[in-house]
Amino acid sequence: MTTETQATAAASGAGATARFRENKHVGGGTSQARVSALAGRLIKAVNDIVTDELVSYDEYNALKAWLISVGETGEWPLFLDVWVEHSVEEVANANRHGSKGTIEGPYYLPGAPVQHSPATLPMRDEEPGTPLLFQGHVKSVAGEPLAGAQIELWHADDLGFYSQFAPGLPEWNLRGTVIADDQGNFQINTIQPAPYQIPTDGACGALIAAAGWHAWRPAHIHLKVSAAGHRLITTQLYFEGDEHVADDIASAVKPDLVLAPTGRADGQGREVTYDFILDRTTEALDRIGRSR
Ligand code: MBD
Ligand code: FE
Repeated sequence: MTTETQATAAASGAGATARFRENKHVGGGTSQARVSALAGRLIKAVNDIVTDELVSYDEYNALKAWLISVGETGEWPLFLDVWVEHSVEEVANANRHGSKGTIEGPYYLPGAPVQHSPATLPMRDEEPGTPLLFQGHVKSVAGEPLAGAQIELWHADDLGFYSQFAPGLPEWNLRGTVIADDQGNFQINTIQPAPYQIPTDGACGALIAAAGWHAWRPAHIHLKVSAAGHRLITTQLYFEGDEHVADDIASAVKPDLVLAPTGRADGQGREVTYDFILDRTTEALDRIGRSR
């Protein structure tokens, strides 16, 4: 029988690569001048490192072999989302007034089963891990409740594995789409995820080992929160006391995103409240004359 503990870098990498191709519609939109400017700067940055660091042919060939293996193990999505996406997110969300966003990472899947709040994420009968009641309120930057806001969540299980990217897990395990009530309130029952370790048997793991880095992301819940007329936010929430909150390999932790759950009165696991504040879409801002 396959179990999630037999997950391999090549299998999750192939899955992440296939999902990226299915879900992200890339292309168009980038002018020749922009391609030339960005590709030119990237190439120059690499050449500058070679001349500054006196890079040898042995080192150049090690890089070439490693880049080839990133593709072979399907780890381009992992590599880019761990080491590059955080600065792209910072640029994209610099002008927000509402809640903080952070990176999406490689394991989002659209179309998780829809439920109305109060909801329990799809999970196995004896899903391991501490039960967590995650609740809160979705509102606009002006403080109005956003009735019927949509909260998509996905997270790893108690062993750090994501459904559809590790074998042996039910299709939508710990993935859901929850609709808030008419006051913008939501209540979601799930389990607390475990920290995530970059697979050690792929190209990214080889780089981490060769450099003597650690391979961990703190435990996290991924979210996409949206409401009509408002800008969707992609974010993650973390847990106070997790040692990797301070040194996430993906550089995606922000102080506002760290939760401090408390024990539930009934002894049934933990609970935490977090409110989301959504910016208006630029179309909505244009309609009201940018008074926000
Ligand atoms: C993850 O779960 C993740 O969120 C990121 C950003 C990279 C690798 C695995
Ligand atoms: Fe993740």
